[in-house]
Amino acid sequence: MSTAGKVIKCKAAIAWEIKKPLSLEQIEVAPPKAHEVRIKILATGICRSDDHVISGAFAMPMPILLGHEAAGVVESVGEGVTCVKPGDKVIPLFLPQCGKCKICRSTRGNLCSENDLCGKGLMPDGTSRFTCKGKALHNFLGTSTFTEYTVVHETSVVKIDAAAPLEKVCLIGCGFSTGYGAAVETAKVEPGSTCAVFGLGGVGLSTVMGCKAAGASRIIAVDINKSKFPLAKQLGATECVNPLDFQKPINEVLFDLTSGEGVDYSFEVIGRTETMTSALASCNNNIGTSVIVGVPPSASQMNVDPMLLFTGRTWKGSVFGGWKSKDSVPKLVSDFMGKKFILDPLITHTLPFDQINEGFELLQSGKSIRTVLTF
Ligand code: COD
Ligand code: ZN
Ligand code: ZN
Repeated sequence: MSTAGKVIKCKAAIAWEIKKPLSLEQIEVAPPKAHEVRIKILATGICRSDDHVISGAFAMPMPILLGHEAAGVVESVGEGVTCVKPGDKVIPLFLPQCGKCKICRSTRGNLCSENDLCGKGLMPDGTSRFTCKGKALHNFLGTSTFTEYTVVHETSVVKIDAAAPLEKVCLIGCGFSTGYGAAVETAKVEPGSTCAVFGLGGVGLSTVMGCKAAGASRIIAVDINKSKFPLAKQLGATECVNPLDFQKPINEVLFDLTSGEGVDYSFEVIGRTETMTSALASCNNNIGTSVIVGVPPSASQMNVDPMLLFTGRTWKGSVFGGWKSKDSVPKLVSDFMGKKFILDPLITHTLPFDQINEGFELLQSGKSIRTVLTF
């Protein structure tokens, strides 16, 4: 029996308040309005940003339906939707591509002005499609994937290859693309160059893969947890450095390792202001580029010696790897299908959706790189 046009009752994991485990409940998901798409979620990763909302570090309105790194199948579409149809395999896009704003019209940049990174938590028309016990739930980054069904705006979803394994390509919805794109799209790492990647979580390891794919000849992986080194090497790191093994600052260590020249490209994939400055200071003083990938703590400030920039270094940030989401996600899925990169090593755990809180515990204890929940 078709569910199109009807309210769907289904299971979802709700954050009612911060610092509490998610609560598995039955919710009601309204049908998609005009230019909206209802998706049956089949796989979703747990990303650090979801955890940042639960911990309170990333302030969002409560109650909220988290999750933003997923893949699924279109259940039904609202009036006027032409980009997808029921049955299509899709990836929700936490960074939309409206095609109309200044950035979408430009060949440069990817931060579509329709994004909800500041956390309104509602559909573009200012309403919610989710209710639980009579209360409206906020959505997260226009996606909300910790649910059997979600509704997104048509600018926040894209069709992918029908043969793609959803329990793997869901990572292209956030973590993989964020790290990989920082190297190949934002920095545009050149063949033969020297790179340093600070932080070897799932995103940093994806940056290592991006540096390798771009043809970097040296990839220096930096982390204070040496248990991350074997996988970093497997994915392309040529050297691994633990700042805790040295008395001097890590930027000086990296200058020593590069005959006093500094690296060509450095990436901060931790989210700490101190390591952002260290990464900047680690790259060549004239032609080095440093990219901030880690999300800084809300309201943090930096105190930086302007000489670091005066001599010519470039300092930039990268959201979702610099990719224009609708244009790039299907291509990244095709590249995965064409074996241009692998995702398996990043997926350390696969759990049924009901065990979502165990997935968060694995992330919080540093035991997982990525947990994928299946429905
Ligand atoms: N020096 C070196 N390494 C360190 C240090 C330090 N001082 N402190 C921590 N580390 C290491 C940790 O040991 C760990 O291995 C790594 O840094 C961080 O890894 P994780 O597992 O905590 O994080 P990731 O890889 O899952 O993601 C981290 C980001 C910081 C990039 C996170 O903020 C993120 O997911 N950003 C995505 C950016 C974005 O666009 N967000 C919007 C939607 S998600
Ligand atoms: Zn736009
Ligand atoms: Zn994410």
